[in-house]
Amino acid sequence: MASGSSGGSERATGLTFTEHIAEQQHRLSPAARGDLTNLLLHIMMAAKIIGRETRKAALVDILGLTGRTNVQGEEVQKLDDYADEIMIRNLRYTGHLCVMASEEHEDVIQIPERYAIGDYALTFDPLDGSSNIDANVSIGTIFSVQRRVSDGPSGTVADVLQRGKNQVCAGYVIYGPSTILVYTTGHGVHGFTLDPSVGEFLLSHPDIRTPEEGKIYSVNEGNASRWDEPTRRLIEAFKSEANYRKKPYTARYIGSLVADFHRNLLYGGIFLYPADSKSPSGKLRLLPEANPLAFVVENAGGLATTGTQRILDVEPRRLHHRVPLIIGSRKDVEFAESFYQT
Ligand code: AFP
Repeated sequence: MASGSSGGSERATGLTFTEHIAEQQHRLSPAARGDLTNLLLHIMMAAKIIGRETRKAALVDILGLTGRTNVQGEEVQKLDDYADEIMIRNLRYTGHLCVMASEEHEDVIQIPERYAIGDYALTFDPLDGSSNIDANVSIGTIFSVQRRVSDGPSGTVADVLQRGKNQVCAGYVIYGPSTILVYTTGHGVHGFTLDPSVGEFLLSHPDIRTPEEGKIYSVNEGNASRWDEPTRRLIEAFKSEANYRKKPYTARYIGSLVADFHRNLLYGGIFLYPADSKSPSGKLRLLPEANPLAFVVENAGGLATTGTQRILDVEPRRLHHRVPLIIGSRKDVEFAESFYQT
């Protein structure tokens, strides 16, 4: 790790994810029943299974397309289906959720009647960056937890259609050279690396603080001809000396949001998926992608904006609401925002 503040001697403390969240609960909410803690343990379990399958995918020939499209009109990969199913199966019976929403489903996913209903709603992208699967590029699962707001015997779409600032927990798991889980409950951002020899996530990145400014800009420049004028001028500024650092930035773009985000979180930098003439509202989804990463980055000292509005303040209008996303180091995001103010 280069410049993020969580590194060096603080790394590899040996504390397991399970111990860490139990300790956090004891320290921050001693009277809590442990529902959120338990929910996180189930998410961790699902992530372990998805991680295992992504690793052996090529071997068991489950790579490749299913040949159909999801509600976003995108091709669905077999592993997307698998990850989606694992998340649902491992979380619906926990008794902690009232409803779920997945990027892969048009409507919310109800908890079957035979299981207890809980106080939380979960939104997730089961396998983000999945178009990269066949090239063995890092992919990930993103999750966001909201407190239930509906009454009645089961949860409703209102439980997930909440502003990002109401999130009680958010995070992601990257399936890369190692499997890394990063989460926040609003009290620091903590990263854990899966030790396959014991099957445990060990605290490797305690209290991550993202650098105030970075050297990296991450954007799909193949879309440049569709960008509006502020975006064009902004990216030119990052590529030249016409930015507040007076030095050109380095370009890094994987096309797998979790991987691009995680790298910039640790090294410092800015990721942008702006609106363009093909996607006038942006491409990325507010609920399963922008909100959880915005919650993580803000808790690590960074910022996330649409260009004109803080991501966590955006009122979701529908489950698959899309937003322009500009996210990363505080000074870089503030610099970007200045281009959209006029
Ligand atoms: P896939 O899950 O279809 O690969 O989409 C990935 C994604 O939602 C996000 O992870 C990337 O940042 C973004 O799309 C990449 O989009 P472009 O390919 O248009 O750059």
